[in-house]
Amino acid sequence: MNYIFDVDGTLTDSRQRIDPEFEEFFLDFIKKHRCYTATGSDYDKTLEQLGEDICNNLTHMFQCAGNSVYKKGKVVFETNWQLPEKAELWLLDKLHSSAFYRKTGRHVEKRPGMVNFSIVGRNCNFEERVMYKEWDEHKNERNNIAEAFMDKFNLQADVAGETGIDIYPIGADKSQVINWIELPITFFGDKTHEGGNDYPLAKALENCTGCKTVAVNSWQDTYRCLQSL
Ligand code: M1P
Repeated sequence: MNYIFDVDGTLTDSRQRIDPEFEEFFLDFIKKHRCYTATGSDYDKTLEQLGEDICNNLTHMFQCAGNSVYKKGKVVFETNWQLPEKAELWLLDKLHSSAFYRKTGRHVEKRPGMVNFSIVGRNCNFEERVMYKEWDEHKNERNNIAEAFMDKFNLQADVAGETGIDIYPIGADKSQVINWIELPITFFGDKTHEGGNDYPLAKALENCTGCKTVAVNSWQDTYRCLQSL
């Protein structure tokens, strides 16, 4: 069996370092099985969260939804796509019209092959993150923006992590990582529902014999599932 893990909300709290006890367990697990990570985030952030030991023992790390692929700290594949100017201006307009009280900067983060858009901004601190998460749960802001964006542009927008939306060309989402991995695959993710950035991969695995998606709601949930395997 091959295993794919989302990172934020699945192996760690969003943007946080992995829990030390789980780190020890997970390192041992990935040394015994062929394991991969698939995240919307870039390599530097994932390295900060998982540490070198884990990163160097994963078979591949799929960053930026598989648009940037790493093996033992080195890029082995990268796509090059730029967000059209019209789409960026549309996002900035949404940013300015959002009634959320705090905008912290770095709202459109350009990454290899994709863009992460965030109303609160990637510079937010923990308190601002929590406030935005609650606001979004109340207002359904990210879902509404993602849907309106896809109605307007021939691009894909998926709700990702706690504060952002991952944007890429249609199909350049996490589902592309299965081209790199032998079947069967078990995938752990926290955003596997429709509209979430784990959904395209979960959907693609529905058609593979022996493949399975485990929908989790925290790293503690993932830890429990792996212990019971
Ligand atoms: O992997 C999806 C996203 O997860 C986190 O999002 P947030 O900070 O909004 O919780 C970040 O790692 C983000 O970069 C990533 O796209």
